[in-house]
Amino acid sequence: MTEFTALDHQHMAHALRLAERAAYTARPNPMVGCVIARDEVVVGEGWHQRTGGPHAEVFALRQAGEQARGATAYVTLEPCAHHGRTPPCALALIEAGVTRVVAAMRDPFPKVDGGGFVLLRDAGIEVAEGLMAAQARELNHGFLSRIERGRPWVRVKLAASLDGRTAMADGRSKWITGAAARDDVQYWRARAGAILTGAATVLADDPVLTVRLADTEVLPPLRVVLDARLRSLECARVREGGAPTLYVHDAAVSPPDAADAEFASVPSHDGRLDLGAVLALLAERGINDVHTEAGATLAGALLAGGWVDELLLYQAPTLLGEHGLPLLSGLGIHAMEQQRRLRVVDRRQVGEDLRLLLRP
Ligand code: AOF
Ligand code: ZN
Repeated sequence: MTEFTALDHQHMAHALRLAERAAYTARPNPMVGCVIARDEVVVGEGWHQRTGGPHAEVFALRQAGEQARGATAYVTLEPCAHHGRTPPCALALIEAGVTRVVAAMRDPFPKVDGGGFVLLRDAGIEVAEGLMAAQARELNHGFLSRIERGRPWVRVKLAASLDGRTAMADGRSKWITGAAARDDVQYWRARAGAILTGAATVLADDPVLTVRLADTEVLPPLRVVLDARLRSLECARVREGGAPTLYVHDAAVSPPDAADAEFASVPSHDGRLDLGAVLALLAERGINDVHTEAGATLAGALLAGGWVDELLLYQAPTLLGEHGLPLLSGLGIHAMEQQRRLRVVDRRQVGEDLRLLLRP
């Protein structure tokens, strides 16, 4: 086990913060940050801004120039070893004369997967891995999920009253949570490669599901509507607003000729689309993170199927009463022993509402 100093931690924490700057633009690539330092002095910093563009190391090396010679490079992900859209970063570090590389984690991407470390070590560079690995994994949980599990990281956003109701019996739900909570959701949407919803929600709310953030560059997330029989097409707002839309439907239904949306089919069972197949399809399309905003049925089915990685719950200090609709349905819980206990990983106040982030 490598020993890391306080200074190592400081530079890696800095690199992680740099990586985070591309939270809305890097996908489908991971967020990566790089700091080049000579002891406490930072001589270069960089982050991977967008897929197809230079990697984090390239920006940092450009800034460091000759000062990179004999310096240490801190990277949040193993430097790449492959000729992809850009030449390998491991070679760029070697050429620049860096003498030590500290990486937070190995890159599981099959074309790299340890190969970057091998190139560096073969060139006589000291390589240390695993510094702040938990933070680095958390930063790219979506990318890692797609590469390692073949499916995106799935978050389900829910908004409920104090008594756990999401809407009135007639389906009306505007507004339960406050403006601050609704603004907060925009940032979660912006981080995701796809925003997932169901036909029932489209029919009930006619939502747009775009990201509206002023003065912030965001790669528009793909809107994904699960609609087995394509019964929600009359609601057009989900196809407007400048973001792409994908309808996932049953193979038995033939999609219309539409220029403003894409269509894909997956197998279904008893009229319910196979959620595992939906997620595999999204991973194939390079989706790292799925942000779900749907009704009780789809949210419940995702949870019951074990597909949910994270619940984002906004709870408003209001009572909707016993005629309101429940948060989730179809969980099939009948006995105390079957309760689904979750871990609270973050809790905070957003305006008047309570925001909880929970993981199974
Ligand atoms: C690095 N530094 O800053 C990033 C890396 O799309 P390409 O061809 O540029 O390559 C993307 C792959 O490279 C990506 O899947 C991931 O494995 C790695 N990303 N590597 O050394 C970086 N962004
Ligand atoms: Zn690279």
